[in-house]
Amino acid sequence: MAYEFESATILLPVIDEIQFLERTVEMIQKDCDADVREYLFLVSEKTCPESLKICQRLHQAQPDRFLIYPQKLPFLGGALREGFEQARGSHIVLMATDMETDPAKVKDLIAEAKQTPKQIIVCSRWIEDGGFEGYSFLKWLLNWIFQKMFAGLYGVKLTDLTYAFRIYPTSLLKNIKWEELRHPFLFECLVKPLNLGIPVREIPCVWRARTEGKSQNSFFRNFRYLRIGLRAKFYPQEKITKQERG
Ligand SMILES: Nc1nc2c(ncn2[C@@H]2O[C@H](COP(=O)(O)OP(=O)(O)O)[C@@H](O)[C@H]2O)c(=O)[nH]1
Ligand SMILES: [Mg+2]
Repeated sequence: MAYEFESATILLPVIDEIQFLERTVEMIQKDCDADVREYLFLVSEKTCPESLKICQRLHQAQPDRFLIYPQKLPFLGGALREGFEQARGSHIVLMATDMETDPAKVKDLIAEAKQTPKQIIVCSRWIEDGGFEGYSFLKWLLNWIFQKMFAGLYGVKLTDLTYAFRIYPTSLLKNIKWEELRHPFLFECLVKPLNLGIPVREIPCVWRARTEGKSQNSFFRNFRYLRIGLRAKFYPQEKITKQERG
């Protein structure tokens, strides 16, 4: 397990973000570039040419800091799982490039990870100074019910288990056996650590609906989150971690 904070690998999955991708990188660079080991662009055949051009330009300027990884496993979960394997920083920042994960908060996540490097720090939209802008009332309500249900099931005081804006010790993510490939992976990668008893802390963040590109998720796929959330609660630890026992 991690030790101390040395540097962060920022995972940046990209499909159709152009200006928002550039703004995301610029904001992180301005705030905390010295703490970043590498920016890892996760791209697929669905990534649009303009987005790819930005990744390539950054990579050409600084090949060891901006890396492009063409995913082999499908979908967002597949991209992130491969990103974990590539990461060389002591910690991994999980976020999007569509500005729904406010890049201004990356420095705060890193500052928290320096304080408690063995913990997972997550952003919450449900605590004071957090919030939602441009979220439909129905989704907001379902989200609230979902959070309450799963915080109860896992016996934690957390308020946001599904906002995939977090910092993790890299070794933890590399040591877990993952199963989901699509968006429910974002939930899996919190509930499995919770099953293992890893401490999780929250900081506030406001979610703002993107105004560039479009979501790759569908409303009905949200119901698949239930399945992994319920399953992972009852897994024995050896079904979750890669290390063989004794
Ligand atoms: N590499 C890669 N990135 C993806 C994929 N699906 C989504 N993303 C990116 O992951 C981030 C979050 O995805 P998004 O579709 O906005 O999810 P939502 O905010 O939960 O609706 C965005 O920056 C997307 O461009 C995928 O299959 N592969
Ligand atoms: Mg999004």
